[in-house]
Amino acid sequence: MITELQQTNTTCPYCGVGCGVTVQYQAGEISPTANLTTAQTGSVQPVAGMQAHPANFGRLCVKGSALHETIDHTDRLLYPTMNGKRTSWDKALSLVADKIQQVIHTHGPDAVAFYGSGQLLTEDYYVANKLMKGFIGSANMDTNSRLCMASAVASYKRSLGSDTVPGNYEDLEKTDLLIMVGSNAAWAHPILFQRIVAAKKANPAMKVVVIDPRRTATCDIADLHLAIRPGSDTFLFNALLTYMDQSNALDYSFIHNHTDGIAEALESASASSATFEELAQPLDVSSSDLNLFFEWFRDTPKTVTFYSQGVNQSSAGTDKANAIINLHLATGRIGKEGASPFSITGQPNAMGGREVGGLANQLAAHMDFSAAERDLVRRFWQAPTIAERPGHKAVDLFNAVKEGKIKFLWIMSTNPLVSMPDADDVKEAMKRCELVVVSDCMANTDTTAAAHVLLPAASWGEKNGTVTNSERRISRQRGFLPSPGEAMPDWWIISQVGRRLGHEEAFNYEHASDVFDEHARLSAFENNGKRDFDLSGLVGMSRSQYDALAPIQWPVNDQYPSGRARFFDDGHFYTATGKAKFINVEARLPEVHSQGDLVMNTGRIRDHWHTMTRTAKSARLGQHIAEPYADIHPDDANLRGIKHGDLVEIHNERGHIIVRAQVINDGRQRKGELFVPMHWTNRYASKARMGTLIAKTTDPISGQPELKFTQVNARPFNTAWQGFILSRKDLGPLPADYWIYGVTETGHGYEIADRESPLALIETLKARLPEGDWITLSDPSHNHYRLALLTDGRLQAVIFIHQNYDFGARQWLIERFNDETLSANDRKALLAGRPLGKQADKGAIICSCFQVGENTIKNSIQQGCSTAEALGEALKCGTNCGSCIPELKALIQREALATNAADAMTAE
Ligand SMILES: Nc1nc2c(c(=O)[nH]1)N[C@H]1C(S)=C(S)[C@@H](COP(=O)(O)OP(=O)(O)OC[C@H]3O[C@@H](n4cnc5c(=O)[nH]c(N)nc54)[C@H](O)[C@@H]3O)O[C@H]1N2
Ligand SMILES: Nc1nc2c(c(=O)[nH]1)N[C@H]1C(S)=C(S)[C@@H](COP(=O)(O)OP(=O)(O)OC[C@H]3O[C@@H](n4cnc5c(=O)[nH]c(N)nc54)[C@H](O)[C@@H]3O)O[C@H]1N2
Ligand code: SF4
Ligand SMILES: [Mo]
Repeated sequence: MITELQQTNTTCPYCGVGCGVTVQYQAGEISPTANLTTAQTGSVQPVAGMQAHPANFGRLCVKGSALHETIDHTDRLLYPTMNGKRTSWDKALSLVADKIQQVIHTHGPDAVAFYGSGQLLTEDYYVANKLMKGFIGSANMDTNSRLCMASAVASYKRSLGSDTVPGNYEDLEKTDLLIMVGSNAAWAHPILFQRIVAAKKANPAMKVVVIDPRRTATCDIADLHLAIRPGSDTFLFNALLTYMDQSNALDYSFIHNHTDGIAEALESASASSATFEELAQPLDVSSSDLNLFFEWFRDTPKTVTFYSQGVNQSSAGTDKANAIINLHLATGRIGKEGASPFSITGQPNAMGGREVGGLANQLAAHMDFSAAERDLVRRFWQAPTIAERPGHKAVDLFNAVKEGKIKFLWIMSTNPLVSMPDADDVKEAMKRCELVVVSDCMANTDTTAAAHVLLPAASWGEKNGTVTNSERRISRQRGFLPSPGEAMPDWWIISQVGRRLGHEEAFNYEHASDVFDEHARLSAFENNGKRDFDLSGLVGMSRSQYDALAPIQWPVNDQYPSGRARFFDDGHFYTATGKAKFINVEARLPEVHSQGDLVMNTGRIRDHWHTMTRTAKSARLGQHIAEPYADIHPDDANLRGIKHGDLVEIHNERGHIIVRAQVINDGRQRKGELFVPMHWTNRYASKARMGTLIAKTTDPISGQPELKFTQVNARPFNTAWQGFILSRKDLGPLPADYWIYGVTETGHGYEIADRESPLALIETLKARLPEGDWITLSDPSHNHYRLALLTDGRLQAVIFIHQNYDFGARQWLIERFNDETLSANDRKALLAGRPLGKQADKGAIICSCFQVGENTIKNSIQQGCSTAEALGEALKCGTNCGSCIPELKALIQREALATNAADAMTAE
């Protein structure tokens, strides 16, 4: 039966841009017990960008546009489990509550800890924070935002008196000088990046400066790229402050009226400043580039500094951010149209987490631990036992677990065994803990594997609540699917434990809107303009008003009933004096905490989200970059005998990983440094958890770990053979030194390699695969094996193994799994990997939206398409989300270079 299409507007669950998403689906088609496979989610149509959402105005990036491909139920955690066995909600919740009670009774409240996530909805986060800090009575609730935003929060608070993002997205478009520091927004905040691209096109006078040791896709729009030495940012910003002072280019009236401490800040800045020539040393960039940048900054009042993890994830992250804020205060460039320091958030609800007080050094609703604030929150919550002091920050929290000080740990919506520094030590800590509870929507994460109790959480599309994006805009996430199995929303799970601990009244919520209302009331409670975070205008909404809530920027109160676009435009700050504070920052390079002669930088790729639990479900997203890798400079590679495409072992005293070497010949990667993506886990790779190599060095103020600066060594990882497997069936982890797993459009795929003969592996695979007819071609002397398995003429698996890594694209083979019966010709061609008499296929997918491959694009370039626009017209690539445009341009450039080189050779 065909039913009418229904439509829901919701918010993307990935990055902090917070795009609105419109979902269409056939109502009534999906029952909670349905075991949805990707094919069955057909009743949910491809999602679209929400036209009216002020973050994206109808656009979505690749990850957002693939959302409907990630909602199937494969790998979902469906039922509560205890020690691997299914149990009832009632038993699981009682066990959790009883253990918390017993631990409090025996060891005190500080032996209990929660570790949450910027991917919880505000309502989930609020309830978790309230339970911990008001009812368990400890502040040992920290979150993965410690790895992400802690330095940004600390620096805003130090200087502005509150954790307040001054500006908004429009400022990125209205500015004349956009400085992007430690941000690869082209991949990490693609829709904002597209907005910037469009603004720059409309205003060719607008300049973009990118400050990043790597030349990333973001540099595609840079008028100037400063490839600074890792960790040297503060030298740059201190020197710029000194330069502005010496050029008499500071805003003296703003400084006088609205700030304190300029003299000391100038003095400490000048201590690390120097002439351009001298500065070029610590920064490792040319003095002429520095000069140009400083002149642009001096001459452009409308400046936005947009910064992300290259700033925050550093042992000097708070200082780096304060050096940036100092500059904006000294020039009065804050809270004005097109002029602000702007820390961009990463997770969809990092901001919501900050609002509820989800970090261990916050209490609630932008209040901390002063006696007055504790009293206020205690009265509001009618809390029996309010936390007295800040709790452990993430790294210390897991240390305390390891030392046996924390006996009960509840991890919600985060995967610390992959994302924390020294990740194997976190594993060890969890092993020693008396009870570890994990709430996740997925069953097979590295962290769920190490827990005693698993609680199934409802996921995006199933849950209801709010998130706040990077510009303080609150948007609704609305459910449109029933949850599978017995999965429940996080706020419900936590409230049930609260009730079982004897706090029925305080956790008596029936709907996410009840929680939101309380959160809004707390923000307004005895506020009277004292605190920036104020949702008094949203108090008392009915459930239907909550359901209909349109995106709005906080605060929402009498003064700003429709939200406030910018803070500090009135020169008022939330410090005791009402003035902003300059912070004395001393520039220093990161210290060495590991053994190795290369520096490993880590971060994101375009199409995966963190530990891949959801993005890895989409074959389309897996195609852009299929394997974990290390970008390496050619000199570093040569020195170590590493060739492009080799497997390499990256190691230090903490551990080792095996990834594919990408020798970067075009200057994008600095010498002496590597870049490794953060995403691959034990579910998707044999050995790629790069967090196992990273030391637990943290910023002394924010506690944020230094995740982008680790000494490592690299050497070739020589194997006897390499190969790939395609299979209709998921074959699980493989007994091979190297394997990478991913889904394909028609099943499952593996890259594999090993130091031993492949025969044992082939036998294992045969045992895991169904019975059928094997077609085989082999040359054991070269470890060369090609096998295909058919049942009733239908392809079940192919295994290609060779001592040299020389396999072409697999697209043709992947598509053969669609054939009900293979044609005689295709059957013959199987072990060649391509149709008889034809050349390779479309190649690695560059444009995920329209599935356009590298070979197709190269063909069109050779036929005369010389701009990204022309390619778009010919092939549609780059015309939807635009995320691949930097790569299209790079391909055009590379093809031009190749043609020039060929011409030169002919001329000779
Ligand atoms: N596709 C995708 N998008 C995402 C995410 C994802 O997983 N995938 N995650 C989201 C989250 S939670 C976050 S926090 C954001 C992060 O977004 P970004 O911060 O933009 O991403 P990263 O790749 O972590 O790091 C940014 C850059 O910092 C540079 N860097 C390293 N060291 C230094 C330094 O010392 N100084 C300077 N100036 N730069 C340095 C790195 O070379 C890197 O290019 O992305 C969000 N968006
Ligand atoms: N080396 C290095 N390490 C890093 C970084 C880096 O750049 N380099 N970046 C850091 C940063 S900025 C971040 S934000 C972290 C991210 O790291 P993590 O937070 O560890 O990574 P995620 O994969 O986002 O984990 C989210 C988990 O929550 C589950 N989940 C999804 N939705 C829900 C839900 O509604 N409820 C529940 N209960 N669970 C849900 C997912 O299945 C997944 O297991 O990594 C940090 N670690
Ligand atoms: S930019 Fe992409 S990942 Fe980020 S919110 Fe928008 S659609 Fe989602
Ligand atoms: Mo993040």
